[in-house]
Amino acid sequence: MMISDTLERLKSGLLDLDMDTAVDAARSIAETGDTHAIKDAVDTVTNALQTVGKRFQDGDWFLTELVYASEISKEIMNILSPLMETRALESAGTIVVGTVAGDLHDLGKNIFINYARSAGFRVIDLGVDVSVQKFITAVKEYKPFALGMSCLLTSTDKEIQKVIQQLNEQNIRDRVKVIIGGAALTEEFSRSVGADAFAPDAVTGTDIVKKWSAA
Ligand code: B1M
Repeated sequence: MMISDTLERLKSGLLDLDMDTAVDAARSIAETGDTHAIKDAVDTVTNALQTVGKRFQDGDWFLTELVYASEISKEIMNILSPLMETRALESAGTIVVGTVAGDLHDLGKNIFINYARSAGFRVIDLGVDVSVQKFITAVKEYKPFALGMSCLLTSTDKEIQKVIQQLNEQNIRDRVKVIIGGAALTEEFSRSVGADAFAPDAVTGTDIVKKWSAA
């Protein structure tokens, strides 16, 4: 069977809320060991979740479906993630990453972390619903060259500004570059809160931190 057919099964499995089909397709892709196919599969999940979000927003789907679609996505990512992580011999530097307070979305954050790790970065994952204080403590403790924040809800985007404000107040803003990403954010928002970069997707985000670490 062609990879494109398997990707199609992955997508329809997710959008038809058919766990078995989705998991089976993800395993078939994983078995190929082909990094391009694995990246295409991750992109397929990302795009399908946009459709899920639209169905939810339009009232065609309810919270139960939203939750189940994300369960399926987690299963798929559990299968694909180990293949995205190739251990680099030397660490390219440390990054601290988390999803902001009040926000429990972590699929996108985890994809960014996978790509960053496979690029050789040591990533400290603070998880979801991370308070301002926890971000600040982690910056002091791990001394990362970059701090990454993910935010999917417009109701929680103010948290990013709070973290940057605290970095300023504690005189440690110049120690870290701040990169932000997630469906609720834009380039314009990023500039307005004084972040160093906005990443529209995980691959771009990884390219940005690679540039920073090489500078
Ligand atoms: Co929620 N949700 N959700 N949800 N959910 C959204 C975000 C929403 C846009 C759906 C919609 O209505 N259209 C909407 C937010 C509206 C808004 O704020 N404007 C929404 C809502 C309303 C909610 C609840 C409030 C629903 C409710 O309870 N009534 C609730 C909030 C819970 C909370 O956080 N407190 C909620 C809950 C959930 C689930 C738990 C069911 C589940 C999350 C499961 C999980 O993450 N473990 C979920 C899901 C799955 C979604 C959608 C459908 C998909 C999100 C996703 O994972 N996308 C989403 C719709 C959408 O985004 N259009 C939606 C795939 C992921 C790979 O993309 O995270 O954008 P994304 O990441 C991308 C890039 O943005 C980037 O890289 C990734 C890959 O390229 N990126 C970074 C992300 N972070 C980065 C960080 C970086 C760099 C790049 O550097 C640090």
